Amino acid sequence: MLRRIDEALINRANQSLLNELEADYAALGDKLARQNIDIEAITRSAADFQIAVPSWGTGTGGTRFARFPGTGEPRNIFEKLEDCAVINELSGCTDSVSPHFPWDKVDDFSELKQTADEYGIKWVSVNSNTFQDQPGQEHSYKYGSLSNTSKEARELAIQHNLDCIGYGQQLGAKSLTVWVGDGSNHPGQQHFQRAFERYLASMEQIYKGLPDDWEMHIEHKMFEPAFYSTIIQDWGSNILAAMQLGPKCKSLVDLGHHAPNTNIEMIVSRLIQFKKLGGFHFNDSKYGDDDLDSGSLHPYQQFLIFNELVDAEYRKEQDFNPAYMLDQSHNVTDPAESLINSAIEVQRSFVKALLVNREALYGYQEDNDALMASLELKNAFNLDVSPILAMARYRKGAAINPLAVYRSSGYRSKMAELRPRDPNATGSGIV
Ligand code: LRH
Ligand code: MN
Ligand code: MN
Repeated sequence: MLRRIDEALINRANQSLLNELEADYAALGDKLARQNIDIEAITRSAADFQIAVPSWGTGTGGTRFARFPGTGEPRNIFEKLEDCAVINELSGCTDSVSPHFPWDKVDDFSELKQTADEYGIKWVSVNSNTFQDQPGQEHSYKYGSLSNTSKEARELAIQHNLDCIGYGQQLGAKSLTVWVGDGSNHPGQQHFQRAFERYLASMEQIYKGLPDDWEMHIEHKMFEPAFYSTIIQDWGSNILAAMQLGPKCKSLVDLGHHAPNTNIEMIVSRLIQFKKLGGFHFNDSKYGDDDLDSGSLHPYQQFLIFNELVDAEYRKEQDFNPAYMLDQSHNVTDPAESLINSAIEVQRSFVKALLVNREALYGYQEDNDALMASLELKNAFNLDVSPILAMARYRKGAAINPLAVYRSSGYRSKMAELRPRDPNATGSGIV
């Protein structure tokens, strides 16, 4: 297997932390045993947990005002893949990448797939981009893509999505994620129903092009770039479209795409109930689609979402297999560091949700014991499961302290030498 970070560096760093980790792990094991929880079973589940890295997250994002790129950032999809391999080697929980087209320009898909295979990285959900025009594009998306009043613009957008399926097939992916910025900026600008009808008709064409073993995931978002109305503005429009299109179409929940204070975990529960939960874009948010690091602001919300997911697994909900992906924009941090940290924070929420005593919780719910029910959740959330996460990483050959190893490897400054920046280069793809 091809590696980007010297294994000896990780091993040396791990050896220096192992005694402390073993002591913390044993103490936590004793504590959990008193609650009849087998720490080893939890650690195995933690080790199995994987979340995909977004190819576009490996570069500094930026806002519509400015972008402040760091040195040594990836300049193409192969270099993005290199950084994803680093993130996986250190975190042990990100063995896949979700690409975005045409931001990820690929001449030779088999070479890209082979390189990823060598790093032990899989390609997962392919994201299409019909929210901006590409140079020389014949029919503009200024007034929308799949719902545009212009048939030619709609056809272009449909064809791009079909092309994305083709790219994904060459990479071994099994789903297409569709987010469009279509909408309006002025009341009256758009006929709501006709626009939604055009969107659905376009999506039907894409759905017909899905291979048998593929799924299509629709991402809703309340606003931006359209500031008055957005075509798939919330999970209601999302599930309506997914139901209309068929069983291979599901809804994708991006945590940043809701109004502040929205009960996202309840949306997740509804989507699970109707077999329409396709996956997630994890990030955090205070105001709108801030794309902040996962769990950095609302770790309890993230835990409550995982509480629903683990509950569905516990109940052996049929056809339940949501795709976990990050979708973040890093403005002031090293993207690799943020992605490592975020992946671990999502894994942390999953592990804490495993600690909830489901039967006890169901009992409190039946008895309408609100306080004990809420404490059942809060007690799990309040436990520090860091030793479990660190032990899962250690046993897989990843780093007990991934950020410390990353920094001591000098990876970014090495990349700064190997990846000189073209002063005329545009952004990494984040709008
Ligand atoms: C839209 C979005 C969507 C895009 C990505 C770059 O805000 O969340 O997932 O593909 O950002
Ligand atoms: Mn997203
Ligand atoms: Mn977003």
